[in-house]
Amino acid sequence: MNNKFSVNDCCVVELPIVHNESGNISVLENHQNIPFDIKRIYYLYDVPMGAERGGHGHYGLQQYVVAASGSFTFVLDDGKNKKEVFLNHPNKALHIKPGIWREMKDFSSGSVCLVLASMEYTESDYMRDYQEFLNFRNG
Ligand code: T46
Repeated sequence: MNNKFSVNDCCVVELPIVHNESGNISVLENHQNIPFDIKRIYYLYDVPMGAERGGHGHYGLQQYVVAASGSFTFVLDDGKNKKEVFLNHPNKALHIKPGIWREMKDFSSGSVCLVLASMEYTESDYMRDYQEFLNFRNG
């Protein structure tokens, strides 16, 4: 038994929509509706048809992931259980906790994957080898 997060701790959060006749706005704001300080924002786009990304875990990073446009699927893995999450609307954010392996697939044409991250880019925070990930999970 350890106190690491499981795939069941990674939930889809519904963001409020501010709507008027000109369209919608959804907001993620530090200290309001996101449970960590946003240190970095990045987005994946122009992902070729059939491409898969991810294939790594992070020791400390947590993220909110939003399908800003289009759709894609995250496969989350805690070393024991896997969970697939399909994101297809900008008012839904997937909260990925630390220590979770992820793969991304089925990007629709023109999709944009927006990521709000709790840490600056740090290569040493990555586990890019699955056995290293399992050692971390079981350690
Ligand atoms: C995740 C998904 C959604 C940087 O130089 N700075 C950055 O902030 C990032 C995120 C990446 N890079 C470089 C490092 C690699 O040479 O871009 C290259 C690809 O990065 P990465 O392997 O992280 O890319 P993805 O798309 O597989 O994964 C990224 C996140 O890292 C990951 O945690 O959940 O986006």
